[in-house]
Amino acid sequence: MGNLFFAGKDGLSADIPRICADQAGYLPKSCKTAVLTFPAELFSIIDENGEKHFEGAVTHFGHDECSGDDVYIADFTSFERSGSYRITAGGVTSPLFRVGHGVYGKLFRDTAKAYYYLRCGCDLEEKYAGAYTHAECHTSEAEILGEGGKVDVSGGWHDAGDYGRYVTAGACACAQLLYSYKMFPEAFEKLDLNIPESGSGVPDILSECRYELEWMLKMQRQDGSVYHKVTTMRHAPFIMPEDDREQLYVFPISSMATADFCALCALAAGIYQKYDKAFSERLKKAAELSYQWLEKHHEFIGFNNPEGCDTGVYGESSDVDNRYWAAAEMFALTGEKRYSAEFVRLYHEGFDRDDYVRTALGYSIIGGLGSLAYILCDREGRENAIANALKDQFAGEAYWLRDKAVKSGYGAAMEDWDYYWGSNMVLMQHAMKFILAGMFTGNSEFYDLAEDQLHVLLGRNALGISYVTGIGENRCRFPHYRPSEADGIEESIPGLVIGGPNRNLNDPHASQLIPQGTPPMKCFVDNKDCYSLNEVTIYWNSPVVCVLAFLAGRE
Ligand code: 9MR
Ligand code: 9MR
Ligand code: ZN
Repeated sequence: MGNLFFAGKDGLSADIPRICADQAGYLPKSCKTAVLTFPAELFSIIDENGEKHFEGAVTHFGHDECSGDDVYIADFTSFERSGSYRITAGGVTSPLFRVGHGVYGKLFRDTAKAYYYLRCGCDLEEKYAGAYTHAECHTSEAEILGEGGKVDVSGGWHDAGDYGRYVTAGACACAQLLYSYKMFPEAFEKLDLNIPESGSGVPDILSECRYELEWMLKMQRQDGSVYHKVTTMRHAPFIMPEDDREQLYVFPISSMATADFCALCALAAGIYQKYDKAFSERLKKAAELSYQWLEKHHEFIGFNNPEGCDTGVYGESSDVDNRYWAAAEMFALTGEKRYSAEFVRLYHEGFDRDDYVRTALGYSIIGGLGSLAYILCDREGRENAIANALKDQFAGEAYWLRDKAVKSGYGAAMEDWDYYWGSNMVLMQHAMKFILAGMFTGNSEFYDLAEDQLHVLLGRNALGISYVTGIGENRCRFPHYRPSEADGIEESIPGLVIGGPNRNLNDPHASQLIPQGTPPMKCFVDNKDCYSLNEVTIYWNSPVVCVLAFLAGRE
């Protein structure tokens, strides 16, 4: 099953001549380039009727390391006329794309709406879900492993192609969405997601996040610690969520889950104050309780699956970054000195030589969100020298990423080793870092670089494929997402961000289908069985939502 877009025995070679363009399109005033994988002198831009609107010279970029290709560039930055077009050169034609204001509007709505489709514990009604309805799922009480007893932990979003719900992954995704709102509120004011809460006066993105938060609050124990995950013992087969009726289990607490929970609830408490005081107060109380637990328990409590369990682990080897984030958000929420003191202590002593932890945006290493909280808060007592040093660190990293992008024929700020499981998350977190660096330095070159990473995601890549379902003629159609297979509907739910190329080929189908030695950027097939390539997750969508929220203000 599935299309093979990559090099392989099937004759659908990755090395066919291609013109790779962003299949969502380009903003009129932005830099616009497409990449050719073959030599040509001239390229043309034609409309849907074949009429020519622009002609330009192709330039030779040279060897592109991550794809192994010799590539050529078609630059049409000066072409600003709105419309739908294709690029042609040497008898090859690109997929359709648009130039114009609002070319990312649908993409923004779709990637944000994806969370509604991932809701667990409620039925998805036709009014909101169109053809993608399903009945209420996973509402039975979960058995508490190791403690005995049962608890209601219904709600929240399914993590991914599987039906698990994991606290650290959820906290990362939800926090990135909340930060998107916090940094670019205007982008969300008019974003109508057509969800049950639409029209309530609360921005839809916040209602969607609340759906996750209400679940997460149920994952907290009375002593403030937080269960790591709720899943069945083994992954379900490819069935609809309401047909997955195996016993649910709540797994033991971890200090990462507790700290991430604390940070997320504190962040959310600040944001929801304006809309719902009682909810904000609940969040604050929950965050305080978890923080107290963290203060009493300095030891690292990691997570491993118990025997017989094969659902996601989300293990980590340190919780210092999670605690750093928690302290920052507690300080941002309350302004209390003891939280900033702990943040500053961890800033100095927490990471030894591992500087990168302070800018990492999750899901596992998440110190960057702590830094962001500290930078963005204007509380008295914040140490400006530290805030400035953190801004500099984001900027420094962006310069380093820029050097990667310059070396890439596709403009991707990625090196060989960046292409691991979920590489599109890496790519789009790099875009987020460019945006942050642009905000902190005022250097707008970083904003162009952020846009460039989006172009890579949407088709200006070695396989010319759009890694977001529903977008583009040459798009992913077979995500490792259980309902996509089980619902019997041909087209997948739109707006799901696919994991992407993964040179480590971590699943049996990928390693069988993709020859050893395939260049990293081509280690991808659009095949539903390849979960280490084309699964979807809540924390792969959130960086894309963030970048699109930023771009909504750029149009
Ligand atoms: O569907 C599962 C996916 O969400 C996970 O990322 C992946 C790795 O944990 O596992 C998938 O489930 C597979 C299971 O582990 C083994 N049997 C086949 C399942 C996929 O069809
Ligand atoms: O996204 C995770 C990736 O970074 C890991 O390498 C991989 C294996 O541990 O797990 C991924 O997370 C999966 C999770 O364990 C279960 N739900 C689906 C997630 C995406 O594949
Ligand atoms: Zn469910």
